[in-house]
Amino acid sequence: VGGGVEKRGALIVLEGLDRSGKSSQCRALASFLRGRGQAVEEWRFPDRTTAIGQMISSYLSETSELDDAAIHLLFSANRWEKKNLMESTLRAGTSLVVDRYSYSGVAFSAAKGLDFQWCKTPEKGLPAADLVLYLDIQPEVAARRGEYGVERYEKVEFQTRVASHYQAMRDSTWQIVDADQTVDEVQQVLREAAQNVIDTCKSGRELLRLWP
Ligand code: FDM
Ligand code: MG
Repeated sequence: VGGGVEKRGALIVLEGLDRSGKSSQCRALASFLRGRGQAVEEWRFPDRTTAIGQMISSYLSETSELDDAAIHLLFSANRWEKKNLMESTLRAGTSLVVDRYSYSGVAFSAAKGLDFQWCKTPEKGLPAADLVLYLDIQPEVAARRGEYGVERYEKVEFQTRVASHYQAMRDSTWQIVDADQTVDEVQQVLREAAQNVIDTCKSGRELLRLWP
């Protein structure tokens, strides 16, 4: 093994609109994989536990206001502050199941009207996901699910723009999963895809950087 090809854990990212089911699916997926004896950690962005994460959290709950570019860069910095740990964890052979990543960063900020390419720039150099599982749901369907509208951004018109920016980022690492199915049906699709990419990375796969 050489040339950057290494045996490691897989970086698996779940993306989708608010209320697409990401968080519950992440939890179920991580515990399923662990039950199979895989080394897996469950992560999420924003990571609200850090100092930057707390600023983001108060912005999201609308207890503080921030310039659109400033909050964009904070979301990105919140990933950069976890970059070394992310990489060392993957290299130690542990896979990460991550609830949102740079794709959320770009899609949500671009939906506010910030330039799409500008939004991608601060993400450049972060580890690229081996697999992006996109939970595909119509904004109107997501809106009918519980608790919608509690945080900033949870409005159908805004989510429709987010979806279109997500679409513009699709590449070969993405798998589009119909999220308008039962929890178990969605979970089944995620398990199979996740297991495949974990096996691939375990036998050796180069860790790429954004944006490939
Ligand atoms: N969000 C999330 C962003 O705007 N940029 C980002 O980089 C990330 C990771 O934060 F509405 C938005 C997406 C969502 C909100 O996410 C909080 P959770 O998953 O609901 O905590
Ligand atoms: Mg939310």
